[in-house]
Amino acid sequence: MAVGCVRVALAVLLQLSVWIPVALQCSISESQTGQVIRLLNIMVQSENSSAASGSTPNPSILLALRLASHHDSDTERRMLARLQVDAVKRVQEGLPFSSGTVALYCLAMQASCADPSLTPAPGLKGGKKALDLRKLLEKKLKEEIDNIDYKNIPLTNYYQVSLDILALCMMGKAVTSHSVQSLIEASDNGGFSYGEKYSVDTASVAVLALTCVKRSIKAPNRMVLCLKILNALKCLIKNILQETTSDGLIGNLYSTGLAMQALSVTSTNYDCSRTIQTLLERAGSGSFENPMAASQITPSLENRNYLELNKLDCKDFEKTLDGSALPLVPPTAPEGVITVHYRVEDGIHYSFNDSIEVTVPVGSSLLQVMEEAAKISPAKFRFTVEQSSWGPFVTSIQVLAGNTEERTYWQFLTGSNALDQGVGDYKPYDGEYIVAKFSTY
Ligand code: B12
Repeated sequence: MAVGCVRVALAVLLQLSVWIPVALQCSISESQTGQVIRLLNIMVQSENSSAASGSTPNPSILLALRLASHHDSDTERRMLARLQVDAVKRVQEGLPFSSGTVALYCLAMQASCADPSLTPAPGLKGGKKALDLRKLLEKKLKEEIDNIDYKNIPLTNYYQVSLDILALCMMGKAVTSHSVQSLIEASDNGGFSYGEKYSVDTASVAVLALTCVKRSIKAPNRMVLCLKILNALKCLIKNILQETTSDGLIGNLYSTGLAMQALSVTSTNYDCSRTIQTLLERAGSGSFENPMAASQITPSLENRNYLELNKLDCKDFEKTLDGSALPLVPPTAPEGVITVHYRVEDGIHYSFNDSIEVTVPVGSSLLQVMEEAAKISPAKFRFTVEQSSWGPFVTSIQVLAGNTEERTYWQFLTGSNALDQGVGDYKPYDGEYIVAKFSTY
């Protein structure tokens, strides 16, 4: 007879007298929906310009649009088609397709009522008509786990391993106990930290993944795994809650959305009114204009989470998003100039440490400061970037490049505090000291 994990869970919870489930009421009020619609508009507009310029679609945006209560069905349908074409292209042409990206594609397709294992692929080798993305994801996850087994770190990171397990579980695929245990071990042994910083983002996606697996366990022979999951969830939630700040954020501004999803699926007793208030204030002052940031916050503002994506109504496209009613405020032309102190420093081998003062127009991004520095003194300040879903990621300064295997990267700080935005979004203030430090994580 099949025994539900939940029943065992209840017994364990009673025995350990751990947290008591309390429904989490965390959504915005009716009068605040305008703010969410504005963020949805930012995503729709970024999708429109990405489609027009032929750049790669962003699955995280489609996921957020599908989970929202207002829809732009044309955009959603077009995004799904673009994701399907792009997945086939990446496979056919052997282009980069990290495990977490495949997972996000699968989640976005699932949320759009399309089966990832039957992705239309007209020109596929061997006369096949469909690409099986689920199978590909299983293979990608196996590669991650093999790497953990041999080298003690995943090929990418534990955020992506969590996404992989979450996506496979949401597709109804039984994830191997070994994969789940690898994730649990990492969560116990500091695998979710970058440098000294605990990654609330990673812990939150791990909570979603483990909760999905826990809910799917039916067979009695997986009870040991079930208990391990329950224990891991308890620790993860405790760690996440420890990162709460006085203004209600969890981790930082950009991990709070995922953390709220994690807290909501585990029914943790957490009052989120302060959190919502801060998020809305910061959204109002322009902190979520990056479409990727918008995509990770909107589900939580409406109290939705990634575990609900299989329940979405495929025909429910009537409530159309009225973009024209909410015009984006045109940016006011900045006036004047600011001076920024910029230093680049090899914090690992101490091979260089160079500083400069740069004058740029008010409202310039850190990227513009770096470009100006590189113009003045290319030998010391030249740099390269790679485009990612969050914008430009700095890969090298001078000739020193970050490396995934060595776990090195260029970290950006204001004074001694790490920036919570990338160089494309962060706007330095007059007189600010910005440091780019070559570091390990
Ligand atoms: C892992 C990770 C890293 C790793 C990436 C390398 C690795 N081994 O994977 C490291 C430690 C290097 C890193 C660095 C930084 N990160 Co980071 N990172 C993440 C994390 C936890 C997961 C990313 C991921 O794998 N996504 C899944 C895959 C499928 O998507 P992807 O787009 O292909 O992922 C790639 C990019 O996201 C890129 N990347 C990672 N971080 C950042 C940050 C920026 C600004 C950009 C443009 C790209 C980028 O690396 C990923 C792997 O290749 C996210 C959390 C989140 N909520 O997304 C934060 C996150 C994206 N990072 C963030 C930040 C702020 C940074 C830094 C700017 C921190 C700093 N002060 O220096 C630097 C980037 C500096 C630079 N050189 O340009 C913020 C971005 C917020 C924002 N509004 O922009 C996030 C959301 C964390 C947070 N809550 O603050 N990061």
